[in-house]
Amino acid sequence: MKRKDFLRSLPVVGSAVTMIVTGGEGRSSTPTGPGETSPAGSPLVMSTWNFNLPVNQTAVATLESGGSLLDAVEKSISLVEADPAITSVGRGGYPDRDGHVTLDASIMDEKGDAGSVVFLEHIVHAISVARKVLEKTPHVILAGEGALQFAVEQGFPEENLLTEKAEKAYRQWLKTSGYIPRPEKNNHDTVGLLVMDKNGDIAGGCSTSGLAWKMHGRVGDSPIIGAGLYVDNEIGAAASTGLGEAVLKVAGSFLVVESMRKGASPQEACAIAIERIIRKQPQYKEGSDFLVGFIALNKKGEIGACSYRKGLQYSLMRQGTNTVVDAGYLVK
Ligand code: SD4
Repeated sequence: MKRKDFLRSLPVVGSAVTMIVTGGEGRSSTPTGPGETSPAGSPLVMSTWNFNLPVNQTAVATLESGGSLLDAVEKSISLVEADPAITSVGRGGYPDRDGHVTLDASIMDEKGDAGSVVFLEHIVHAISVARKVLEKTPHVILAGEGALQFAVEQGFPEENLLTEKAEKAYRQWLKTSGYIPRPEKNNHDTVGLLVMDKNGDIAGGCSTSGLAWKMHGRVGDSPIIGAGLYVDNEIGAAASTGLGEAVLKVAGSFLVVESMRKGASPQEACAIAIERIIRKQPQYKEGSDFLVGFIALNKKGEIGACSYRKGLQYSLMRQGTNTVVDAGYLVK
């Protein structure tokens, strides 16, 4: 099917796909946007949210000093995991409703290999453990106690990840919440990262403490290959942020990559995934706190990002320039 026919054949609510408002760059409405940039020559890095400019910088520096794509993903995401000020990833992450900080992370390389940990406690660098799963085990996902046991065997130190600040916020939440987990706009912010090296090869990673105040045992989209992260070095890559449950139900990042395979630009592909979520689960339209978004890049070095409502930002480093960009969105 030709690209134009494919896009026309998409089942849309109203004209959701054509409703895209581009806050940043995207081929849907800015034909001279990122799509015109050749990937060859210098690395291209994009990551969810605006706190990730240093993450992008570290990824590029790692590649430029001879590191592999996996080194770039691991080193740069480790920065966020170690930062106690970021309350949604690693040390300092807000706990679940029982007071436990539990981490999810995934990593995927240009060969299509993947590793992930879910419901991991006491180890700050979940992304590094995910990489070890990829490199040292015949498996893709390790969970909970088993993931912790593996991490300790691999030499990772155990520590208390609950900071004073996070514990205080948790105590406050307990007072007001009635112990009911509720996803709100400001209680999550995964780091999702896509890296293309100067040869055009792609890898990605995701790390999060998940939704604050979630039920004990809850696992989100971030560590699930195809949901929170997907890389296909022939086509491109995608990562998600926001309400993991919504992303899981449509295998979101896989959907973005498969849409690019059928001819959609990264911007269109992200919008298609958002539209699919809303069409299948219209209840999400009602919650004004509902946030879900995707970032994507393709083999040509084109990029895209879209959330349902305005608010998603991403950090983009391309040809030496590192900036925060507003993602497109479907409705205001
Ligand atoms: C999750 N998607 O666990 C993650 C949380 C998060 O931006 O993104 N946030 O559902």
